[in-house]
Amino acid sequence: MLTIYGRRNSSNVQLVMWAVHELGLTHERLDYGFGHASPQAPEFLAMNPMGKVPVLRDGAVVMFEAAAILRYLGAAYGDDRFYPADPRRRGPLDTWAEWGKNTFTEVVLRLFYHLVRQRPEQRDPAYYQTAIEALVPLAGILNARLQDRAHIGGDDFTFADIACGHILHRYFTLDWPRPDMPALAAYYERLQARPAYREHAMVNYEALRGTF
Ligand SMILES: N[C@@H](CCC(=O)N[C@@H](CS)C(=O)NCC(=O)O)C(=O)O
Repeated sequence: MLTIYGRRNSSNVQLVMWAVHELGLTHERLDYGFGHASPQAPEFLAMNPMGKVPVLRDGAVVMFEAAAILRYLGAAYGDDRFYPADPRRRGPLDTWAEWGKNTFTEVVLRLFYHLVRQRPEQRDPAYYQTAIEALVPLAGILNARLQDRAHIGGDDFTFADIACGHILHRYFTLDWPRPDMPALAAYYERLQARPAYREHAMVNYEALRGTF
């Protein structure tokens, strides 16, 4: 059985939990992180010296870094559609997974910190404006990618969809002047048809408001 250490309202935990649910893996999730058990406790730091969630334990395997955990789950438990063995098929998906988890998510989280984590008196309008200017072209790239595809890689739902899609709930529910991007909006609708997405990626974040 897998053990996932991390709070439900962490976007990085959501990425891992969405994958665990899609792959139908028996697991337990233990609440660690902000508002819960401390990831600075010695027993947690022994698993992740960064003191961050999520951590995965799978028997003797202990891992941190959500994207690495996603790839591990895909390689260990996914089928060839979700996580292709052939590097020629997996490579392009990995490009999008990397871009989604790092480039795109990083900028969505800038908006999240400004609009949710920070209290109004902490907010810097210039930071907010710069974040929006960075995010709009990135969303445009994702919108263009999804123009003629149901999923990031094409017809099949893959690990790249989890890396790119886990943050879309925040992208679409944060209150900001979101540009109209029909292919991206339709993709978010498609993801919401997946029970695992609704359960693990669409998690309320109000407990994090004003807590930075
Ligand atoms: N690069 C790491 C980042 C992990 C991270 O920043 N986790 C946040 C939650 S999303 C955290 O642990 N925050 C401190 C806390 O909740 O106590 C990953 O992708 O897993």
